[in-house]
Amino acid sequence: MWGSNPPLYCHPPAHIEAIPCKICGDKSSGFHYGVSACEGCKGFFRRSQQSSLSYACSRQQNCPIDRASRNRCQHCRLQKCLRLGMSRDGSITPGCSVLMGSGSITPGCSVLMGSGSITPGCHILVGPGSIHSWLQDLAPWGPCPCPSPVSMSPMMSPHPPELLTQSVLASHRETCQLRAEELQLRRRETFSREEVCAFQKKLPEEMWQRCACRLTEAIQSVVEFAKRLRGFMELCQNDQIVLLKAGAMEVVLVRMCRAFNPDNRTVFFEGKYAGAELFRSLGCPELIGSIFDFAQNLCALRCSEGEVALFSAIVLINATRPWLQDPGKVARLQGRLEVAFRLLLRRTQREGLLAKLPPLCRLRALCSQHVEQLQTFRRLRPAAPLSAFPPLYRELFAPEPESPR
Ligand code: E3V
Repeated sequence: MWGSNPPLYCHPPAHIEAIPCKICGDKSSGFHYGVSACEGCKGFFRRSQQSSLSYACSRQQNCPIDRASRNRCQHCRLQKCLRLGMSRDGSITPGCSVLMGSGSITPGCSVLMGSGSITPGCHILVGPGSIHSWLQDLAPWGPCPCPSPVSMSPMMSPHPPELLTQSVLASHRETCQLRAEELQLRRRETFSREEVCAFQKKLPEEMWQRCACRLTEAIQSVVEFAKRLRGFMELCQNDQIVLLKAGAMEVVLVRMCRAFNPDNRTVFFEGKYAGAELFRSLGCPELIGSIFDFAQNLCALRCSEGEVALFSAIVLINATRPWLQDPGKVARLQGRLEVAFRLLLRRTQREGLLAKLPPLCRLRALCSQHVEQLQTFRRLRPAAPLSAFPPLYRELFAPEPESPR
């Protein structure tokens, strides 16, 4: 997705290796063209989009595509790439609304840019790496290609809540970076004193950049989660973007509790478990402390994966977000998710959870604290270029000020 060259601002997203290439099962090197893919399939898809060649299959157009066989049939390999949601960069459909830097929306205005930069005056990023392009990646082939039990619009279909729960859980599992069991198993792997010192000695610029990259990856997987949620892709594009801009970071914070060990107050970060002191050079101990406290409190509720999945969906599908075009449609989807959540809790005799979950204002406060700390960092370190941060991170947390022109 980042295009053909690896971005300079991100260290290799090693954790993505835990997710195999969706096309052939080889080791993934990240999200490319909207899908977790290996270098081979990324390069193949790029070439297939550049050349004017058309591929033909000499068999029945159902060749198996795995690591060993992927080079045997280009036709079937390309079909599989497309079926699983790969789409070329810049396939942006005009006519969408644009979010302004202030959070306001100008309907009807459409901006097409492929540079990955913020368009002057209009602060929605539509180039590679933006929320917009992450969403657009599936657009030419319609809603998410993952198997759906019915062909009707999920919003309209009379699905029992159990099916909704199932599909939300599946979406969560498919997109949650590391599996809960793996995170649990690795709890004993903590950073050594020396490793912690090495992190603390890093320049704030480097540490901010690393954390921004990790957060961006986590947000990208929340975008994937959203795209797989029943009903989300049926919302208009403006509302998809509004919900993601407002809620993606909140969902990241909710998901983070899966990677938190309350016994020793450590969180999984770059391969091992780390205490809050590891993040010292960021220069925002209060923010890190609040994130750890939040995770500690959420962990104490001992949520199942199903509960985390449904709570994440409810955080995201929130009809009260400002600037929604069709809040009614969002409210109907939200209502169905809430019914499914309540039913799950009743079935598992966990009704008490509802009152204990963190209120949405708590999540909102954490997100504002993060944006404020980023502003403080930029004020204190004016030499640190914003361009060192991934475009998606900048789009969400560092909107360009209104241009003076
Ligand atoms: C939660 C966290 C993580 C974790 C991806 C290396 C390897 C992560 C980031 C913790 C930030 C912060 C994290 C944290 C994962 C989760 C990794 C950013 C998996 C800012 C593994 C790198 C990657 C790779 C703050 C708030 C300081 C689903 N999954 N990940 N942690 O670190 O991003 O060796 O595999 O839950 F506190």
